[in-house]
Amino acid sequence: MKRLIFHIDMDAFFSSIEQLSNPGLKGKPVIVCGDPEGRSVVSTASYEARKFGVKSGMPVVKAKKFCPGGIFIEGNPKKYVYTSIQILNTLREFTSFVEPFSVDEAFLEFLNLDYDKALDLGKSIKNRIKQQYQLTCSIGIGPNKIVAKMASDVEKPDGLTLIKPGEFLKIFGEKDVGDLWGIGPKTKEKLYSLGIRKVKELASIPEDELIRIFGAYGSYLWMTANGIDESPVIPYFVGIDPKSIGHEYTLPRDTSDKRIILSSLLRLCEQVGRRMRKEGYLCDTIMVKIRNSDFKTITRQKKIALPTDLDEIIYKVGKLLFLENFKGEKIRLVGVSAKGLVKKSEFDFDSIFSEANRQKSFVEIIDSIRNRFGEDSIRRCGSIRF
Ligand code: TTP
Ligand code: MG
Repeated sequence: MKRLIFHIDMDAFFSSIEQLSNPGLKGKPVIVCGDPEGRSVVSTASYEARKFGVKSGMPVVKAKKFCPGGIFIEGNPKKYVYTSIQILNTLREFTSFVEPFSVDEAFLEFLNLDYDKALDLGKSIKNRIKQQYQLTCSIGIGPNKIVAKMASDVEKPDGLTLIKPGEFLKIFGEKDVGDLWGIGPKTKEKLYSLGIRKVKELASIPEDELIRIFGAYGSYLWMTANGIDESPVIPYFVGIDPKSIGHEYTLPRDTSDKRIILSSLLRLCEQVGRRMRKEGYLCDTIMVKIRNSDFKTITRQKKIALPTDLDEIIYKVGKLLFLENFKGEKIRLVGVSAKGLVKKSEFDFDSIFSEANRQKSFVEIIDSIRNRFGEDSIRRCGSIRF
C-alpha cells in the first residue's frame, strides 16, 4: 500500500502562543527566552523578530543588540505543552496514525492517498488548526518521514509542500549536508574534511564507501542524502506494539485427561484476556500451542470475526482448536496466544454487542477482585485443577 507522510511543524510556536495570549503583541517582534534580564538564551523568535536576525539559541544579550525594539518574554512551558496536546488531539481527528515528534511537530501517516487529495487534506489540516487555535503551521508531505520533515521547511511560515518520490535531490541537492535531518555539526565537519559539502555530493557516494568511513551510520547518511527512509510512523498511544500476548503452562504431569488440559487452557485464556484488558488491546486471532510428551509441538490458530479481549471468546476458540487437534496423546504443555493485536482505543464496541457488554462487566468485576486480592482470589469452576 502506498503511504504518504505529513510532517506538521507549528510556526514560531512559543512566540505565536504568547502573541495569542496577549493580542497587543500581534505583529510585534516577540522573543521568548529564559529570564530576559539574566544570561538566558532565545527559545524562539516571532517572524517579525527573525527579520532582525534573532535566532533560537542566541544569547538574549546579543538578541537585544540585534533587535532593540524586541519584546522579551520569559517562557511558560506549561502553556506550550498544553497547547501542543490540544493540537495533537485535533490532528488525531484526521488519522489515528499521529506520532508526536517534538513539542510542536508531529508525523501523520495516510495510506492510498493521491497527490491532489493529499494537498486538499493538508489545506484542511491547516485551516482546522487556524480556526481552532488561531495558529499557523507548515506542512511537508512526502513518501517518508525524512522527505516530509525536510518538505515542511521549504515554505515557512504557513507553508504546504508536497515532494514526490524522485524529486528529493532536485529540491535539496544543492543544500548543505548540514541541512539534512540527523546530520550534526561533527558529521558535517567530517564530511567537509572529505570534500563533501552538498547533499547531491553525499548522495552520489556509494553506500559501501560511506559504510567503510562511518560504519553503520554511513548507511543512514547515504539513505538520508537520497531521501530514503523506511521508518514507520509510531502513534504514541500505540507505542511499539507487542506482536502477541501469550501464556503457556507445563502441566505438573504429562496427561491425556481432557478435563485437566482444558482447565489449564481456561486458566491461560483468562490470563491472556486479563493482560490484554490491562494493556488495552483487542486481538483478532487466537493461537493454541500443544506440546506432547515426546516434545512434538504444534501451533494452530484461528481468526475471529470481531476483535476481542474477552476470556470467554478466547477460551471458546482455544478449546475448539485444542479439540480439533487432540488425538488422545499425553500432553506436556499447553499455551494460548492472542495475536493480531489492535489498540482498544481505536474501537468502540460497547454499542455494538450487548452480550459483549454483559461479558465485559463480568470480566471487569473479576479483574478488580484479582487486582485487589490477588490472582488466585477468585476462580471459575472450570479452571480449578483436579
Ligand atoms: P522549532 O519548530 O524549531 O521553532 P519554531 O516553531 O519556533 O519556529 P519555526 O516556525 O521555524 O518552526 O521549535 C519549536 C519550539 O521549541 C520553539 O517555538 C521554541 C522551542 N525551542 C527552544 O526552546 N529552543 C531551541 O533552540 C529551539 C530550536 C526551539
Ligand atoms: Mg516549529
